[in-house]
Amino acid sequence: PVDVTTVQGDILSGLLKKLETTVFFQIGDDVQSFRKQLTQIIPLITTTPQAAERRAQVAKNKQEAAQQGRKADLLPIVGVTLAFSKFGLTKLGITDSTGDSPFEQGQLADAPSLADDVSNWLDVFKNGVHGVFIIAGDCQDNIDQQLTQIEGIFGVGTAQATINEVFRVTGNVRPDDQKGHEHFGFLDGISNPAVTDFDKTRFPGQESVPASVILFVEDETKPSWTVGGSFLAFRYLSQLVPEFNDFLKKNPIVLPGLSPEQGSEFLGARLVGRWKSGAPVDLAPLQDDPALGADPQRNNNFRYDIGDDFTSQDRCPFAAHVRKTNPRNDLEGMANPIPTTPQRIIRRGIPFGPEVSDAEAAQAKTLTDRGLLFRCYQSSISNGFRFIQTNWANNTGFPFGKPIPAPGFDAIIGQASDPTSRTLTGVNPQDQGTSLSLPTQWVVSKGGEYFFTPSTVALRDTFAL
Ligand code: N7H
Repeated sequence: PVDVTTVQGDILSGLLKKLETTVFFQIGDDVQSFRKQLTQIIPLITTTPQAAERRAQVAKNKQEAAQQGRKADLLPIVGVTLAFSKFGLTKLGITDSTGDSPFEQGQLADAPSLADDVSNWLDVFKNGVHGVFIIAGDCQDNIDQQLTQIEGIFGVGTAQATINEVFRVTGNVRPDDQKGHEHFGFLDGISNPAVTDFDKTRFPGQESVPASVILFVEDETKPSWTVGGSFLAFRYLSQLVPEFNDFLKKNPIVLPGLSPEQGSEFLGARLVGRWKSGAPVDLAPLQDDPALGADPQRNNNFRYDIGDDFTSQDRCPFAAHVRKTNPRNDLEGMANPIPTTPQRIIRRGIPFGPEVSDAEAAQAKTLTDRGLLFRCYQSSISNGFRFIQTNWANNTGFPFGKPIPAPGFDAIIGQASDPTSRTLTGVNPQDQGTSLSLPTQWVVSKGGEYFFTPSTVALRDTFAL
């Protein structure tokens, strides 16, 4: 078993955050000094027990305040994650292979397979990022303080600086009742797998995966410094929110008894597979059920089976985002069942950018960049993020074994070489054969990178000097 006290806290526990600043850097020529300074960075990195402890403290603090009928004091929070790309490992002289080809090549080389249009990519991701610091916190001041300390250790701002910051982006939890919702308005962060031996309790319907799906474990075919580490797939995903809303408005699902507004809301729910409240359409097929959406005892407890029948999309379209990206029991209902455990990932993203302005809503046009700083952890990019994006979301034939040949694209993240060519079926439950054409992609990849998130032991023994 892996010693979780050495595993970075973002992977298994998740770092509490209202804001999060992600800093991409390149390592300068003085690699020796960088490696020495890394020794001073290691104590600043948040480990799994520290992240879990902070979570417990904040929960207790909230509970006590609620019992006493007062507002909870704000506890200062700051957490640090550090990860390196293959370019970074090479720069450090760590050249043995992880065996994962997409990681070894970097995300830019993978862009054609993901069906990304590289002309949309930010330059920073085309120039070989070496590493990334992710600082999560309760306020920008605490985050900045932590960053200043880190930069001080690397001599940033002096002639001796050993790193060069190449890009910085801050994500933030959305305000008020949109807290926890991504920019299209849907509650996010509901479904992540539980990790055996680490997550002692599971919510109903939450699947569990062996630690080896998320973490590198002892394996004589892999370098020893990988143990307790995890791959981090980072994606800068812009979301065209006014354009998405305009499409919903102009294409309501037409059903007896539904107003146009309800038809538009229904269309959004059928594309995602959940209502904005988080209620899964598999459990609440006809209208939103906010109490269900908010209830962790119920909001993840579904399998896409009706009786034992996995061939229906009456309740949830086969191509709905959540069904495409985690088909649950869908493939187990086939004559030759296909396990999907290797494809499970742990998602830890955060929205970025401002709320939609009145002008943007009025013109149905994005004027300021916003979206999701997507990141997920897995022990294999090939089986995790990359598989989900290329073999599932972009693959019109997925999920397999259904009574129709082509469920179509994942309307949220599915990508085609021609972004105006995407279609899907099953959107209108009473007219499932009709194919819906999507005029554009509302999630635009501006690039990203694949990173490796080492354990603190590997950082100490292999990365630092
Ligand atoms: Fe997705 N969205 O708002 O529509 N996602 N996602 N995602 N996603 C999920 O179940 C969204 C993206 C997964 O277990 C929910 O926690 C948006 C990528 C997986 O049932 C919502 C973007 C990839 C799940 C969204 C985006 C995935 C999931 C429901 C981009 C991987 C869990 C909340 C801007 C390649 C499925 C929840 C399950 C859920 C949205 C990106 C994967 C609302 C807007 C790139 C595995």
